[in-house]
Amino acid sequence: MKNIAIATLIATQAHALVRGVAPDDQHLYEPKVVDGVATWNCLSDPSIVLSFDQINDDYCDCPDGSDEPGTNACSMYDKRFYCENEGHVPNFIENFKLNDGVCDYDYCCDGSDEYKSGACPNKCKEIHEQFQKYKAAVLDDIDKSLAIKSKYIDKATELRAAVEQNVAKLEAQIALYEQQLKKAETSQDDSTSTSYEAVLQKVSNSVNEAIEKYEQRVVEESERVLQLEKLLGKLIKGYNPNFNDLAVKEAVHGFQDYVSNKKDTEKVEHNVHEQLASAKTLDFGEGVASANEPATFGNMIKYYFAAEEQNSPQKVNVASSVSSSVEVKQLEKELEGLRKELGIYKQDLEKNYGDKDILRSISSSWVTQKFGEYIYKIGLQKAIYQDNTLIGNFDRFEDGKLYFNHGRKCWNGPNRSAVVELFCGSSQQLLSVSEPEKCEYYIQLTSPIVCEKVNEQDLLANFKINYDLL
Ligand code: MAN
Repeated sequence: MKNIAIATLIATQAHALVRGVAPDDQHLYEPKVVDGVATWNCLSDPSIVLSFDQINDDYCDCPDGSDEPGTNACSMYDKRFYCENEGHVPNFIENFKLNDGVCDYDYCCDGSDEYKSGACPNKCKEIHEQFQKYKAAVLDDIDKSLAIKSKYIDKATELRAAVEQNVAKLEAQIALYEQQLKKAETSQDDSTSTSYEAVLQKVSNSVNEAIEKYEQRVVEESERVLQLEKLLGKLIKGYNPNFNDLAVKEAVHGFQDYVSNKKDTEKVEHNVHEQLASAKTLDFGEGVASANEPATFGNMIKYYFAAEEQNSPQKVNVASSVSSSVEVKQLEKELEGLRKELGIYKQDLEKNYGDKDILRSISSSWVTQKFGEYIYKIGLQKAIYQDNTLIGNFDRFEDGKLYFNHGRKCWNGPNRSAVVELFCGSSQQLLSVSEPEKCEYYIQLTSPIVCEKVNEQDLLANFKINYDLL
């Protein structure tokens, strides 16, 4: 009974005292009292039983090193020592750094990592004050940056909406044009405009040509006849009837006959010209042509179309067929332009502009800053120049980075190119430029567009102690 009481006391004390173990894990180090002796089992292999005082005895007994949470005896097992850091934030330090003579205040502001020598006084109060100042400054900065970012998001939303509006407008316009085109195509089909028009034009051209040639010949023939009539007229008047020349007499009598039977030449010529002129006109007149009407060119066409019309239920309308063909061509041309424009807008909507399309808001932003020996001009969605040398044109945004390529060719090397990485900051500023490979640049920029809310963990991870102030 007495032994059990002592063991319980040991166990309670031991539990409170296990060095290097976080409060949440202390229960893993509760002793088991066996036959009045406080024992403990390795965590990874409970079949290995140690006496409780083998914990933190500077000798590694367990295969997982769990018996040495507060020493560096099992540091080959990648163990972490718990620093309480009262007054600041508890933390862990790798066990191999324990008692190495270095005050690792970044982890253990209370100096507990050097507990053996006690050479590191507790600096948690001072460090915590530094942290509080840092935190206030960062949060203030982030708040400002986030306010700017929110304006950028609004702008990006507006810009996207404008593109979407253009898409909707163009789609509506295209639908309308497509309807009109369908209508025009139907009316073109109805009137079989292309074939009638072509036939008409072809026939008209060749017939006109033939008529003109014929007219020309008629004129020439008339002139020749006139000349002959004049000659024979002279012969009739001037021949000597006393010469008994039979051939002359026969010619004179024949011509006298010809003259007395001759029709009114002018009238005939007039009629011929009239006929030819009317043949050339495309006067279709009213009503259906019949094969019995005079064989004018107009009647021929009229007859042709009348026959066509009988074969097809639609009305043949040469004038409308010509105009619908022009309209179809015009509509097709306009549709092509509209579709091209729509394609550009649609492609733009599919482009990666980052979360909430935020890169749209800085598409016209340029950062001009000297870095090293050059002045860099960086157009986040356009191009990058190193002085006047083109480093690259904007290509894409991928995995949070901006890619620029097809820059000016490097002597004995590739075309220049760059990758730009953005870091949170209240404005767009050049942080650094490096050239990991010849003419391949890596550029760091700050911008509010990548800022996010930060939590305590982020703040602690990024906080750097100012050792000069300790
Ligand atoms: C210029 C700059 C450099 C680059 C060399 C390559 O000096 O563009 O960044 O490395 O050309 O010849």
